[in-house]
Amino acid sequence: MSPSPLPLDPRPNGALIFCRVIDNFGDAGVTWRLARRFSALGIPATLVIDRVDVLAKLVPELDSPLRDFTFEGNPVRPVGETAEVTVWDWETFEKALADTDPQWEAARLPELVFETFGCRLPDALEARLAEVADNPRHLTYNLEYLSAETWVEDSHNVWGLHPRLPIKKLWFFPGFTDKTGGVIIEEPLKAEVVNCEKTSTPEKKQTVLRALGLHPDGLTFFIFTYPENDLTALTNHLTALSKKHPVNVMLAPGVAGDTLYRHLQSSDTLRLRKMPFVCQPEFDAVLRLADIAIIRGEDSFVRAQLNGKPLLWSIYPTDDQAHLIKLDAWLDRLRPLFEDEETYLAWREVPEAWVKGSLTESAFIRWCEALPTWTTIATQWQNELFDRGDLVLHLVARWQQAQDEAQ
Ligand code: TRH
Repeated sequence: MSPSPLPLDPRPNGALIFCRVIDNFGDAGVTWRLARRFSALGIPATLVIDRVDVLAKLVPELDSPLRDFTFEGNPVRPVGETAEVTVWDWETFEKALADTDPQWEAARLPELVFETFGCRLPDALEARLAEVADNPRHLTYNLEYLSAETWVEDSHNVWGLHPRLPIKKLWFFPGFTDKTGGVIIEEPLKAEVVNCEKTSTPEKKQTVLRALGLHPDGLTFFIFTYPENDLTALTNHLTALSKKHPVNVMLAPGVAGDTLYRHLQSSDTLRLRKMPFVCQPEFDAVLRLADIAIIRGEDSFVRAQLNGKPLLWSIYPTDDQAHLIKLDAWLDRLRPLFEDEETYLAWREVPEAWVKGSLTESAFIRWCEALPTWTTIATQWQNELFDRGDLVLHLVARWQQAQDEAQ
């Protein structure tokens, strides 16, 4: 798929995105980012989510005991952003559909509909989609989880049929190659990254680190990980590293962050900072402050890459161990960036061992000391992702292609 910027003409009249939260923040985080991105492109976005309370953690404007009355079906404009997103609680939205709520009736059915992560669309909505099945301006996407695995390329951009109704859904896979949909890249992001490189002098960074109570010249980690990861080993390794180099640790809120804080607070060699839960644009800013990101899930994993950070990916663990295959596939994707096998193996050994719970102190310290090499690789990878283009522009381009095919 073409990575070149696309004129948004013709443009769909709106995007209706459905999300069911399985756990944690990833489902809400990805769909919220998707909705924000559509909105920023001038395509009105509506997010229907079954856990507005989870979304409210990312969008403090929703965090009100009155949110069901004040936000249902109303646009939300997050502080500091120009674009609005309309948020509905899933159940209320379904009721509104069933009762032919005038609010919904008055609205047109948006031309883009997203079933995300196999969440299954409401029956009443599918019935509406069946009515417009012959109209090429309406396109329903089945947007899947991100994976670097090779099979994704064959399953991407493939139509699936509905078991009962005459509707088709287009399977769309985010990914890391030109034969997938790419990842969400906001327009200002690249400018911010480049700008930050230009304007963020070491002195400015030192000032921010000092303001956070951190060592101005410390090797700075940002850690957002799962309680299942080997936090004892991480504590020991960070402590050992801090005896050789000044080390800062910024901890994301949550169970793992609290545990690490308890373990690390007695260390007199490293500086520790518990971070608050910040909004998505600020999350990028926090990542940019770090030298090494230990991140998790899908969205924070992508953000660390887009911000050019060397990372240890605490991939979301699954019982069938499929996460090890996914991790392997991502590590494989970066192989071409390394000049020789030895350096590549030295790099991949540590992220692999981290997830498997077999990371040793010496390997961790060696890896951290090779940081300039990993930062160069991370920057090259960041540029490759930028060059491949934005998932949302690719989604719009696919819709535009459907318009051309229909003529
Ligand atoms: O929270 P996650 O672990 O979420 C998920 C879910 O568990 C999901 O079911 C699973 O399939 C998926 O991982 C792989 O991690 P993730 O994806 O990184 O989501 C976190 C979101 O929270 C992301 O959008 C960034 C955001 N965030 C902030 O905006 N501010 C913050 O301060 C923090 C810590 C996170």
